Amino acid sequence: MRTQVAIIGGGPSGLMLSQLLNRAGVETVVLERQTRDYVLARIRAGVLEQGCVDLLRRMGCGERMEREGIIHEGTKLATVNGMFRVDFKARVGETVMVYGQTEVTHDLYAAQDAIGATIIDEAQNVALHDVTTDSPYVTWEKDGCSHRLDCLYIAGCDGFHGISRQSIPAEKRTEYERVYPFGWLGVLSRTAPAADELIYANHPRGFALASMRNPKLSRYYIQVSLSDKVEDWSDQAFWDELRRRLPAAVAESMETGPSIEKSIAPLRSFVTEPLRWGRLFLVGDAAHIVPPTGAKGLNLAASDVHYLYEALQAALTGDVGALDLYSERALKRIWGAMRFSWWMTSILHRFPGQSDFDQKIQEAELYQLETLETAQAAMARNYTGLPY
Ligand code: FAS
Ligand code: PHB
Repeated sequence: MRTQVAIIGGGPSGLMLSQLLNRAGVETVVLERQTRDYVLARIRAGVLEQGCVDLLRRMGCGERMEREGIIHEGTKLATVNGMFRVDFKARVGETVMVYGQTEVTHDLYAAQDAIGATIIDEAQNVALHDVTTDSPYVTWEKDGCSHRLDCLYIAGCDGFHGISRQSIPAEKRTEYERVYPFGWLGVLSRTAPAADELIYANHPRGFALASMRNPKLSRYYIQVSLSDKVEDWSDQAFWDELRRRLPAAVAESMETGPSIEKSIAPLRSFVTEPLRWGRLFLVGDAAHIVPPTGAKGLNLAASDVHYLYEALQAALTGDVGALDLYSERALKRIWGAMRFSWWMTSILHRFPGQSDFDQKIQEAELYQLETLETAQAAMARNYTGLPY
């Protein structure tokens, strides 16, 4: 087989890049390790920045999002002193779209199918070869047969546990990491959301987040210890703890019900540099991980795709110098979102062993966010998305 761009990974990064390139007449092949059903069953992000919304519209994937997505003009934050709102629209004139990553992935697969894109799922033992030469290629196994794909470029869109990052020699990579001493226990339930906007809660018992997918589907998270297991948490125990951490008025009126998904996600900040190695380019979670507090993971994948799409387009029409700019351009925005996600995580969670001084600083940060328009504008700018 031969193509122009081999894309490793059929998650949001891989599918967005494939869709943009195909619509520009560039041939791609997407190699995905899992079955399509497995990929489509994942419950992940819930909030899209304006830049991500615009990119999805640009690639012809905006129709259902426009119909079913919910525009949010602000968010609520709660502390033991009460709840306040940060008005994104008033502060920076921007909004976010509440539309689940699961739906985005469904829409991307449907769009790729509609244009006859080549997506090979259940591709096992994918391996990258000769990435520093002018003739890189990819191999994999499927149905007991070995396969080879010759290409001009490889996009590593295979997430944090993929093989693309590992294909860059360790001595050529610089990795930056912070692992947080807690996780998020997430629950999806067919219940009405607790409020009309998201509520981020800083509580002495730990962080909580009340989010949603649509008027009949709610998504909640509570901070839990790293030693917790999902089986430690019955639905009732989850609802009771969530109610303790949300404002009383919200807790009293919220609808609860059976969890249809329940999982614990670890929290880490991670970046690898550079994002390029020869003709291999890292995109999305393959290159970086953010704690979900700032709702940046999927949105960073979108801006990476935007930058790489522009660079590959230029290179395939003669300007190979554009490829040299990808890593630097993407990393500028990555580090901006990395900082914001770290900051949101730092001010909203209870850190084991945090000192009284740390606690007072958290309270001061939240008080500034409540009372200073400039602090709210800075948060609003970061939350709705730094410029591409
Ligand atoms: P993905 O990990 O989504 O996709 C990578 C794809 O590559 C997968 O389909 C995988 O099967 C495939 N793959 C891996 N190795 C391969 C190999 N060797 N060969 C072929 N294919 C391979 N972000 C938010 O903004 N908000 C959230 O609330 C949030 N919650 C999350 C919860 C969890 C448990 C996780 C893991 C992430 C969460 N994220 C959240 C971040 C998430 O949304 C990512 O940012 C987003 O999925 C990034 O998309 P991709 O870069 O495509 O990576
Ligand atoms: C979600 O709805 O899954 C969600 C929303 C905002 C976040 C994290 C997760 O910051």
